[in-house]
Amino acid sequence: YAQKTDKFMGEIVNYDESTVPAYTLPDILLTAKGEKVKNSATWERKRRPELLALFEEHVYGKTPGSFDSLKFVITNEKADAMAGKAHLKEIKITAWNGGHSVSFPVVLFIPNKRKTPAPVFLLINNRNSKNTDPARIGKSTFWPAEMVIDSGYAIAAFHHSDVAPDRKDSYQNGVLKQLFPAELEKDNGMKAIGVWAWAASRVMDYFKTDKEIDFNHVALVGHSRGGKTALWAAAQDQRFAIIFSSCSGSTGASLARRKYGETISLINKQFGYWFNNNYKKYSNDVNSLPVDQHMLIGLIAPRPVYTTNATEDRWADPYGSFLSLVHARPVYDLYRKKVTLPKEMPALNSPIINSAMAYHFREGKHDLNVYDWTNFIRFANLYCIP
Ligand code: GTR
Repeated sequence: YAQKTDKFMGEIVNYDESTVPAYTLPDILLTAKGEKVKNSATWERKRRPELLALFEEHVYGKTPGSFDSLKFVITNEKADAMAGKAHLKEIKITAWNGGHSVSFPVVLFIPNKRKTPAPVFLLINNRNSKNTDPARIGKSTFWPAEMVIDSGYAIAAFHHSDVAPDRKDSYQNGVLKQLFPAELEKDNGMKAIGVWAWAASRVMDYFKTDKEIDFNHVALVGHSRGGKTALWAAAQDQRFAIIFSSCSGSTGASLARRKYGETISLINKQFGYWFNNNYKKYSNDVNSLPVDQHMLIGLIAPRPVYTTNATEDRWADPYGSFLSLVHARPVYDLYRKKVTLPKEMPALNSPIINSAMAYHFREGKHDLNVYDWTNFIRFANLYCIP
């Protein structure tokens, strides 16, 4: 990985730490009125809502606050799935608004060995939908359901394209066109990532109704575009108790101002339909963006958050993603959470887990794999298993 630059979509992509520009991050604890936040109460009352509004307005779009109704139907159930180890439920979630509806499926396995409600890992699946095969004929390390069940957790997933297709010419089909068509007309209206995050919250609504699920310990997991979505969903919906964001990169966990790997300009060119129209203004002017991604992590505080990167994924700027955690730390400190992050990038394959802000940089590809899940479970064990 010696190559220091690359060319993509007519732009030079920087992979050289020495040419990262000097930058000043917007101050996470300074309110719009110039007041320094000194405690969690002021953070929650003033700064948190300000930052949430800035991300809505300039990056991901505003999520509509309400809709008419929601319905859950169990479409398939098997009490002795996975050779008796798990209870399978397939749920159809239907949301109604203005006389129109959208339905999407959720697959859920609950460990039979548990006598109490199970904490659950919910994956926003942005890869092959066969990864989450309820029949377990197809198995994937992207969603290692048997391993999670053996560890005593429930595991669930929905597919992002079932609520907003992951294509620039059809992302509107589904939730946006059917339930919230007015959003498509607004420069700060939500786009695909907004919809995917909205859907994660609807699965959360379902969990609240399922007696077998420990509603207070729902872990949200996402990889890459799903990892960006997991962070945005958790920033908005504080019911998510633990957040795992794998290789989320640009407009996920990585700092935009570093201009290393994928930039705002490149992500807007390739994936403009993930973010609101206003975000396009920052393609060539990142320093005028009133937020940077450490603030998205700050919005998750004080809840445990775990982000990851991989050596063969410089596109996602591993160091910039680690720095995001470092710069979000002042918010966790307001809550006096135990954070053991080092100041500089941790060694390869050495997860920092005994910390409310967790991180690993592993060998290998841009992916979510068994190494990641193994460490996610170790981390969750610190917070979930009584
Ligand atoms: C890439 C994109 C990244 C990341 C990734 C993925 O092509 O540039 O921002 O989201 O896709 O979702 O796998």
